[in-house]
Amino acid sequence: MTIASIIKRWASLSVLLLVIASLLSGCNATGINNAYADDSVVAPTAHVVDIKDFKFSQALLNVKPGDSITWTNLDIAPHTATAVDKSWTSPELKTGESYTMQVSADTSTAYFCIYHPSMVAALEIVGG
Ligand SMILES: [Cu+2]
Repeated sequence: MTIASIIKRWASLSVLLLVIASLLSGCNATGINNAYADDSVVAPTAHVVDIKDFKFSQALLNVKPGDSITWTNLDIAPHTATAVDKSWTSPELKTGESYTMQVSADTSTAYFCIYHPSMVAALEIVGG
């Protein structure tokens, strides 16, 4: 094998690598985000919980770190969504008012309404 033929082989290999690289970057140009194309990474979810008839619409809500939860009070009476251990709380929500919270891995999961302690619900944090 001569030096010239080795250089030729390298040259054609380089062209092949360039073609592969441009094909891969072409995928990104179509807007496919590699992080979300990976099945192990799931996009955040925006959860909605209505407060109606003195109940949270989802007694148990499955969430994952990074998700958001929005509570909206549809009752005449004011309510809150407040962690049982008081580590987080919405403000007092009057009729039609909403509060949004981001979920993290260590978010406390059991919550209730400070005005109506029989109104209880919970989050279940999965993944993350
Ligand atoms: Cu309440």
